[in-house]
Amino acid sequence: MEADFPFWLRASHLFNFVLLGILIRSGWEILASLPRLWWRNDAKPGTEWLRFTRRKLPREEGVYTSLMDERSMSPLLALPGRENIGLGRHWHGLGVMLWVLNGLFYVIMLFATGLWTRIIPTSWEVFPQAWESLKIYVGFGVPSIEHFQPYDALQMLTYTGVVFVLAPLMILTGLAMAPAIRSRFPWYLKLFGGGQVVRSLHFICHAAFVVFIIMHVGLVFLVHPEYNLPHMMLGVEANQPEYYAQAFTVALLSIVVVLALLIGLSYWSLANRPLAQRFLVAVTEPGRKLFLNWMPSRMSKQNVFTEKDISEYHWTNGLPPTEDESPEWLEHRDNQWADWRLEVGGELSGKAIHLSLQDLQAMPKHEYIAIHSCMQGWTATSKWAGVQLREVLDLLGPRPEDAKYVLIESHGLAQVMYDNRPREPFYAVIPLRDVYDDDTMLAYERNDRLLEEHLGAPLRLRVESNHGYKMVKWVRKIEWIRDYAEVGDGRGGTREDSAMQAFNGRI
Ligand SMILES: Nc1nc2c(c(=O)[nH]1)N[C@H]1C(S)=C(S)[C@@H](COP(=O)(O)O)O[C@H]1N2
Ligand SMILES: [Mo]
Repeated sequence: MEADFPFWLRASHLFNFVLLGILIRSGWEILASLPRLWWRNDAKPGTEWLRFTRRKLPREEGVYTSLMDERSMSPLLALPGRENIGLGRHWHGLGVMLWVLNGLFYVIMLFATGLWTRIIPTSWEVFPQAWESLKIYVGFGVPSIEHFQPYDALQMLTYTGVVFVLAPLMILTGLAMAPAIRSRFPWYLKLFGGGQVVRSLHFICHAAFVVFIIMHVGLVFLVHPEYNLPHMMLGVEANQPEYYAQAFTVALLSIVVVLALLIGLSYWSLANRPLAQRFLVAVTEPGRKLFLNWMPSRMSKQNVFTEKDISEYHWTNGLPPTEDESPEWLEHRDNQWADWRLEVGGELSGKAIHLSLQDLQAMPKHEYIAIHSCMQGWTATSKWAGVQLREVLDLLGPRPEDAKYVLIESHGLAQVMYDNRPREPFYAVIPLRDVYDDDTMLAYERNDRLLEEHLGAPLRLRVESNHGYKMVKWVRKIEWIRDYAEVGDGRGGTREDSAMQAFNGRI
């Protein structure tokens, strides 16, 4: 007879343990970057249902940024810890790709080998039986050994719930958090009730996972361990207590080694963050190519979000330029933008044109209602209006042959530089597929009014399939470039340079 715990089962189970560790720990890093949870989709200060910070949020818009709200977690707990949302997200991305693959392998093998009959109940009897087991556990007892065949009814129900309900829920809510999916299938996000509902559900499912893992590991050591451990850990037949000491050691050692590995990943990432970024981006890029990159935004084509969805409150990241940062921006502002000009073009185009706000307003107006997704987790729904980016670039004539990207520069400075050098101008680089996306635009209006100062006046970028960090505010200049390697630190944007985020704003 085939062993009850064949090698493939034990291997994928161990791998699953490592991957869940990566997912949970990097998930904490992501949560720590905005340690609050809401049901309201504008994430309005004071309406949180749960928060992990004592900091009080100002009710006023545009005086506080989400970056200021980020909390630093110990590398012992979070992956990688110490306010590294960019790297945390990359780890989450790698973790989820491997976890889904491993999960598929496990489920396929479960059905291929017939072992599914052990964890999926096939009779209603399982409910009264599970109830009996539960009563015994609640009284701090342990069901007798005959109940475990190899699992008892309560175990079967729990495993079925975790594998076929909880894990899929995690995946479905996780998918709804990718801005590419949100902008391509806006109805999918709407189905759940919006960005904060999805984020809160993801958190609650994660909490269920954490409780499950603690009980699962605890019970393995408490419920007939001399009978079960050799069976599970060594794959030998049931009831061979002579293997108990060996099995116990293997179980304990695996847990210690996995925990050490998980914590090691944090310190490895922190030791050389640019290297960790390069590595993680490279290994996750194939997954993004396969699933996310080809999705253009459909926000303007499907009117899924309506005036009713427009947020009462809009969070901010990045505050308007100050007198020392950009005296010229302040001067233009005080002058109602009368002399402000957008610079279009540069070296590669061999020319530059200058557009006033009126010039831009005279061009075809593009308008839609969309959800803004900041990578830190807040969302806001607004009606944006402006000019498609490609329309503006077309004024320069045909795209120069070797132009592969568009560089967007701001009047404002980066909020922080990762190595604490003086703050440099904020910029982002957009690849061709996003430049030619219908919904990529330079917006000058929000909710039918000229842009507010803190939201990017007089002009800001909107790239709906990307996270907020690509959407440069207070735009000063746009130009075609060959490659982003020569700009800034060469990673394709201020946030990529300073926060180790991905050039690909879809994750
Ligand atoms: N110039 C500039 N643009 C910026 C930023 C910034 O710090 N400076 N922050 C980005 C980030 S991370 C986000 S989420 C959005 C926030 O847009 P909002 O302030 O309009 O909500 O702006 C993006 N554009
Ligand atoms: Mo952001």
